[in-house]
Amino acid sequence: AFTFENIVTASALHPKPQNIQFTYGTAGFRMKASLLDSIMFRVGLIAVLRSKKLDGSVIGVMITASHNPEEDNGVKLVDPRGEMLEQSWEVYATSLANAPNDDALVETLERIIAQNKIDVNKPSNILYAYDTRPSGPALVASLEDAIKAAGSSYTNFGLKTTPQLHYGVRCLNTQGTNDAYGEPTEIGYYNKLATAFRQIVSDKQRLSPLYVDCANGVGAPKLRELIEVIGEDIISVNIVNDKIGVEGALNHNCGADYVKTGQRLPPGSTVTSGDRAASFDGDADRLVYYYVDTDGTFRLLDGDKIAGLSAMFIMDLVQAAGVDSIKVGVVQTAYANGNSTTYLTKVLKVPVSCVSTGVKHLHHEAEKYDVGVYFEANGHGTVLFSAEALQTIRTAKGRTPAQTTAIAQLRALTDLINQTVGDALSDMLLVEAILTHRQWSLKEWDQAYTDLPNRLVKVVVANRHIFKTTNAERQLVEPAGLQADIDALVAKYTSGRSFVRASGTEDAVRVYAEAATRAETDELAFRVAELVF
Ligand code: NG1
Ligand code: ZN
Repeated sequence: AFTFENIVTASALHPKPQNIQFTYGTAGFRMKASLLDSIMFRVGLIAVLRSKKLDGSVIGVMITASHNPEEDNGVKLVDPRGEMLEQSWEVYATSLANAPNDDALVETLERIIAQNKIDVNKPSNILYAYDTRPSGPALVASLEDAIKAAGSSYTNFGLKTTPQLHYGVRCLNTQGTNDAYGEPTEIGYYNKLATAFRQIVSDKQRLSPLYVDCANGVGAPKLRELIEVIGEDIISVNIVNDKIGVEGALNHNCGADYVKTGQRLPPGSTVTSGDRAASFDGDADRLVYYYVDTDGTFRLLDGDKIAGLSAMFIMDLVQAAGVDSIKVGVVQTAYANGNSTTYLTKVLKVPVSCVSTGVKHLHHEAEKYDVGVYFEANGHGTVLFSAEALQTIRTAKGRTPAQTTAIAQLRALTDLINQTVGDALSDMLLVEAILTHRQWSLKEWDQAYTDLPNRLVKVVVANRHIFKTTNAERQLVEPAGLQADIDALVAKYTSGRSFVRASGTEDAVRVYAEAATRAETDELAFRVAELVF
């Protein structure tokens, strides 16, 4: 049963460190793992209340710090449909995390219960998972302490990628309904992706092996398992950076964030001209592709490129299937390369919206389209099909053999693409499926448009909270006058664009710049950074 006595007794083992202010941000709580003990306990309590509020629906808890260093960790909550926690509850999570002592903890719980009219005697169910970080097991124990003290049911989903946990939550909550998402097991996840992939590439000539850098994280064993289920006769990968047992290796000099930020190969990479390569991040929810050109230049195919490729392919399929009522849209953030936006709007002629950083913003905007393609430039994203679009695709009847084939392929795509959240495994299969269809090399994919040279700089400032933005973070409203200074600088550069915003995950301000040439870009980024500092 749920009693405050039990909770207070258990909480004594998980005191909040003094003098720290916690915030549930775009990535949940994320920091040095050594500071997370009380957070884990309290997140457990929030998860239980959220589940009770939603009549016992399964709430997910993922323990990961994604692409951040190995000594960090973090935790985020997953809502019943596999989506990010509803925003109003982020505020509750923050208040509970900051309650200085047991009295305040109980008061905060009581307030949340009263405000949401929660019946604490209702059932609650939690599904949790963790990545490969060494700090994981201790944090899991703190989480379990809370869930047990609150008398809740729970399931340990074990070592998983972040998107697998999102998948599991959605499956459990939709089981036995018309809206069933799949079998709520890891093998159910692999089978769903594998069946869809095999169908889409059947009768097509397979591609050369793909090098996949798994950031020495959970993506390595999971990709290996997935490939086994699909069959090595259908897809072949060379898994690199799979050292999940080696201390300090996670995300170190490898992974999607390293490759995207540095726009270079991971050191020691054997990828050479003609090879196809990709990188995941530490929890396998980001994906970037890259290759080395014949002249030795490194070429990155980031989230923007994946969005362009996916939108193009889906639009073609929709047309070929004769279901033109289905409208495709793309959602980006201000970090999208200017030339990607031009390509989408001018060449593909697809509507594009720009929203604030953070997956929840992209996800919600993408839900407004029949088919909403959303990707952050860093490689996090997916494609959402609306209920009506799914219905149309499921019931469509082809009038020609070509239409029938296209409809079947669209149907398979809806299974191949993880509808809950960006998923490196699923996204990789999507890209591989499209490239197999077109029999394209990475270079051919890359021909769609050429990225403007761009630079992302991190500036550590005294107080990043004074930087306030508007217009999907593209303009500063505070500090007063700074935006006008940035605009004046930008005007001096051909195809110049630059914006400044406070990071939601690090104690720093990010400066983004792009311009016609590499030299101009670097100079613009540097000069804007100087204005900020
Ligand atoms: P912040 O630190 O708020 O810029 C970063 C990424 C986001 C998103 C979050 C969550 C960039 C520029 N920012 O956010 O896109 O992925 O982390 O992990 O890549
Ligand atoms: Zn991640």
